Amino acid sequence: MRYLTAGESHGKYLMGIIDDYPSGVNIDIDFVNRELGRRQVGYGRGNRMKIEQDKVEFISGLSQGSSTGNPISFLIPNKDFKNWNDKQEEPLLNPRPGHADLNGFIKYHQHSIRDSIERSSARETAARVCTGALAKLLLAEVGIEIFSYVDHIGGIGIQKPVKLTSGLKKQIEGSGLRFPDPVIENRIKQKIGQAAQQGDTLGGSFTVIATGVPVGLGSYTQWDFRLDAIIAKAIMSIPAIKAVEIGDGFQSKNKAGSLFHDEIFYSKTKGFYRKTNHSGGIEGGISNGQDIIVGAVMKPIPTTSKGLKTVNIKTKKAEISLKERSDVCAVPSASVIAEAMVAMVLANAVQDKWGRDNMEEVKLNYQLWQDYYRNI
Ligand code: EPS
Repeated sequence: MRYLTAGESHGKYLMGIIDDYPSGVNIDIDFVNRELGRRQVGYGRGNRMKIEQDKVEFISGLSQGSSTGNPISFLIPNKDFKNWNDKQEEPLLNPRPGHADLNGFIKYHQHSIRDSIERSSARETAARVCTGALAKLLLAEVGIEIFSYVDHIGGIGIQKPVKLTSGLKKQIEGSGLRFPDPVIENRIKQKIGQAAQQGDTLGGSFTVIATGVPVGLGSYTQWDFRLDAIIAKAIMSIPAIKAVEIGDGFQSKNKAGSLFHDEIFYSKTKGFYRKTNHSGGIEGGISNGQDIIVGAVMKPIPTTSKGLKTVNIKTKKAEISLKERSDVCAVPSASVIAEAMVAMVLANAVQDKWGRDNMEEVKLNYQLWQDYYRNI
């Protein structure tokens, strides 16, 4: 599958086109809307989320609740559009450090940074979460599931990795910050409250886990077939992400090879297996059958209500950067968006391996692969 999104933060709609999605996948629209809702919540989100209740409207590619193999297109209305429809404003010329404003203004010969703001806004990620929801539905058919949790915000956090039981997953899903430890979560909430009072913002980090991933997705044969490389690119494309790691990632620099690598064992019941997962489920650019574990760091959002030092693009005089309504912290939302990005990469890898056209065909090929694997 491949996809494109279009739309501005305060335009009439966000939209997406998903091409090369197999026929025969049952598309549960309530599930897609729930995924959109998961992206919207989180302690520290701004007032825009009180206006929007993202809901998808599919335009093409579905029939009687199933994908047809035709390109799927969809709209997500921006409720805030009506408040901006005939908004008149003077050109905005005080770019926010850390955002696309100055670079976009220069690159596209703009008259106001508004044009960059509108498209570089993280609002666009609603369309990605919609596409990611369809990727998750495809993956569910071959037993792959994706989940995420937040592990640090504003310098406060927990030791990774966390062992995810179904009870803990439920707790994370219901928690304001997608955080596994309620006591530490309360400390973080206080910190977010302080940042809000000071007109500041906070970043953090999160972890995405894909379970049920079989051996054999991705390849080492070309640089751009490597599954870890494709995942890193996808995660880096989320606004405000500054670092990505697979498995122990940044910690691996501190370990000797004998302690880092996941040694290989074999038993008749389990087949090949490992007792550790430092490599995060990918070796040599190929999934190894363990959970895929992806970590990422989100910088603090650049739109701060106290503003930062900047320069007026026309007068060249010192000014304070644009102060707009924004989130104080959006790390929980970023972790939901990252689930969608990982889902899209894995769905595509599944199609590469077992077929692109029809879900039953994909499942049959997947079954053949499982039989082959079991009998090595
Ligand atoms: C967002 C909508 C935006 C921002 C935020 C993400 O709405 P508005 O600009 O109307 O407040 O709240 O955008 C950013 C964090 C950003 O850096 O642009 C959303 O739907 O997620």
